[in-house]
Amino acid sequence: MRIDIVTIFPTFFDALDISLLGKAKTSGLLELAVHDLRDFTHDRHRTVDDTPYGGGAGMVMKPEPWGEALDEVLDGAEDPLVIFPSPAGEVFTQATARALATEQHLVFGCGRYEGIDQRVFDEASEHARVRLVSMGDYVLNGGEVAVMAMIEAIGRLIPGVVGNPESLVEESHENGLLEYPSYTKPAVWRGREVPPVLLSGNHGAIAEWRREQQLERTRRVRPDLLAD
Ligand code: 6GU
Repeated sequence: MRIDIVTIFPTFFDALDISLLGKAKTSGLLELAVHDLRDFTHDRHRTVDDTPYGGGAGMVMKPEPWGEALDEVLDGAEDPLVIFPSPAGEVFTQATARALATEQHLVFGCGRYEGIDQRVFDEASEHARVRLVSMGDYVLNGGEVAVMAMIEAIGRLIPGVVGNPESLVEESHENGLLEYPSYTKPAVWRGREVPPVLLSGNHGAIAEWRREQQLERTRRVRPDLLAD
C-alpha cells in the first residue's frame, strides 16, 4: 500500500518509523511519503491560513497550497482515495479500517486551525474519491494525531504486517464485542489468582468462559455495541 500525507507538521509522522509499521516500511509492504504543505506556498512567510469569509473566530486554511499539494500527490496516481480527518466526518471504526486496508493508495490531508477552505474538498472530489473521517465526538487541534491512529489501525490489517494473523481475529471490535481479559504467568501474583478455567486445559470451557467475559464486558461498558 502507498500512503501520502500532507501536513504542516511532517515530524509528527517520524513515529511511523518504529514498531510494526516501521518494519512494514522497511520490508516494502508500506510505502509512505510525508509532504510539508508549506512547500507549496510561494510567499516569504509560507502562509497556509487566512481569516474566514463571513467572520468568526480562528483561521481557515487557504485553498492554493492545498490545491498544489494535491495536484502533485495525485498526479499519475491510480485510483487513490483521499481522506481528510475532520470532526465533521463519518466516524472511523474497525469496519472503516478493514475497508481502507484493501485500498492501494491512500492520501491523508491534515487540516489545522478551524478547517480547510471548502473548495479544496469540492475540487479534490473531481479528481479522486474523497472522504471526511472523524475519530469520534471530541475535538483535536488538527488531523495529525487522528491520521496516526488511522494509519496504525489500517496498517496492521495489511496482510504480512502483523506476524501472526490469528492475533487479529480475537481482538476487541473484530467480532462486534470487546475482548476478553488476558492473563500470563505467574498463576498467582500478589495473591491474585488466574481464573482456574484457564489452567484447566479444557479448550471448550475456556472458549465458553471467554465468550461470557466478552458479553459481560460489552453489556457493562458498551451496551451500544449490542444494540445492533
Ligand atoms: Cl479526524 N480531526 C480533528 N481535528 N478533530 C477530531 C477528529 C479529527 N476526530 C475527532 N476529533
